[in-house]
Amino acid sequence: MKIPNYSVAAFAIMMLFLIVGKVNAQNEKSKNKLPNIVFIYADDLGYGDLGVYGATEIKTPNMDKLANSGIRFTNGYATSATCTPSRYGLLTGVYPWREKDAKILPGTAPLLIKTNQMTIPKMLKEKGYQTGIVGKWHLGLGEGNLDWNKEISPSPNQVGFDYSHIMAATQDRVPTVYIENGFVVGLDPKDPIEVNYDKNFEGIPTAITNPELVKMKWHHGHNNSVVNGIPRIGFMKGGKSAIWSDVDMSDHFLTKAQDYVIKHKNEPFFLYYAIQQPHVPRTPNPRFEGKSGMGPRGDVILEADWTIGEFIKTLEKEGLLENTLIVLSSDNGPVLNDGYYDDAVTKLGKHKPAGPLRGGKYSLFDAGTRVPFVVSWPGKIKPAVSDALVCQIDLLSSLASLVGSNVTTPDSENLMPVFTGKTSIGRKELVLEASSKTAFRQGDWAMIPPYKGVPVYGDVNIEVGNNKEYQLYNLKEDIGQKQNLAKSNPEKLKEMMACFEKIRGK
Ligand code: NG6
Ligand code: CA
Repeated sequence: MKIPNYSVAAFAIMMLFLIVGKVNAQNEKSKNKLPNIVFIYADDLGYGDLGVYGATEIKTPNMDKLANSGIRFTNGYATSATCTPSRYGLLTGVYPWREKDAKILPGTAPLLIKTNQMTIPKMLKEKGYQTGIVGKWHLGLGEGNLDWNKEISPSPNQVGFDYSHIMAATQDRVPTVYIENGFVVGLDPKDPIEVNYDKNFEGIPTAITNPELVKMKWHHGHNNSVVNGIPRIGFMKGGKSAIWSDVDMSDHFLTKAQDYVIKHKNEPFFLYYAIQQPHVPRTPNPRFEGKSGMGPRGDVILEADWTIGEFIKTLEKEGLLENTLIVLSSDNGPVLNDGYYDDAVTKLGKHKPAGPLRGGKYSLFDAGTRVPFVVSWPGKIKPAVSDALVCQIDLLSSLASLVGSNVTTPDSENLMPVFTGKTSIGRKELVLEASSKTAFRQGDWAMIPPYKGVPVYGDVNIEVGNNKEYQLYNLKEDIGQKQNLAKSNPEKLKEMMACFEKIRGK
């Protein structure tokens, strides 16, 4: 039978439409594909520790490159001047001063986040994300009286993370072991682990009873159990086969983070990659030892920078970088002597870890909470520097809006247009916390109400912000908070106090 020519042509045209339609649909799908989300969260990294934030004495090429590929915030804040409260605020979108137990936790503390509480990973999971954490946790585990030799629960896995590979608290606190999905990694059941923060176990050496074991001298605190020659906070017995290697910790977490990305490259994933640097004890891998000329604190910043570079290379190699939203930030401001003699003070030279800001870790002054804050998403965000006021607490509502979730909290603002550079108008105000005391930022102004207590936290030599008088600073004109304007501008002070009290009382 002879097929008329016009029907061949019609068939061809139809096929063409089908193919074009399919290609378009595919394009549309990949264009609208939810981005992967990664938080790279450093520990005690200061506003002035990165080249891109003004450091000249230390080189951070990989963090600088990331910052230059996205939006670098000059007014980006952690919620708190210490770790546990900041991480609580970051993950829950709730101000940590609303939670009375949000203080620096011992390694034996129960889980601070309630298992029925909303968190970023939980919200993302509801939207089809695979969620993981690698690195420092420090938000408590279990329900008290934890048996480290059984399944540890609740853990990150009960508050939204599908996968967790963590250290329980800090590098200077016991237990000095990794925990994966609720189980201590490499534990020998014949050598069970016991942990206590109140009293030692019989026959276990400490930095006081056996100073000859100590390779890193303690300055204040840090004189309990000695692990790998480093005296820690808290006492620990057993678990020998599970004990981590401090100098390999950075490589260890990097490998876990890279493995996670490779394993989940075909689904949208959220990875909270909480690196341990430059918190004490600073234990650079021998590859980085002596490389900064600034002692171990500088060396571990170089190590962290290299590690971040390697991690980003993995995203690139897997073809994921374009559609990955990366937030780089720190949990609180910098500190030099945080309990060990490690040359951080003596070898500092001209480096200014807090940049132009006043104070540091533990401080109500700006260096306590104003931290490096970068948002990169190569496929979507054009590089820029933004002066908008933003806080880590806003990531919950912002990411919710990005993925089409209506999760929010009264404290967390949807700043997605700011994080993607569509506007530079951020928050109007922000309550900041240090050691359960609070201060207030509004526009360019910072206000610290009167507080009892020492003005300088002696051991660490940081001005913490306590003063019998009200303090009021205009950060635009006086970023170093040198000129207290409380007396010369009583109207502004009154206005800020009223707003501050209204939020605090909410
Ligand atoms: C302090 C520790 C300090 C550090 C900090 C927690 C003493 C004297 N000092 O109590 O070394 O571990 O807690 O840091 O023990 S944070 O970044 O996790 O908040
Ligand atoms: Ca910290």
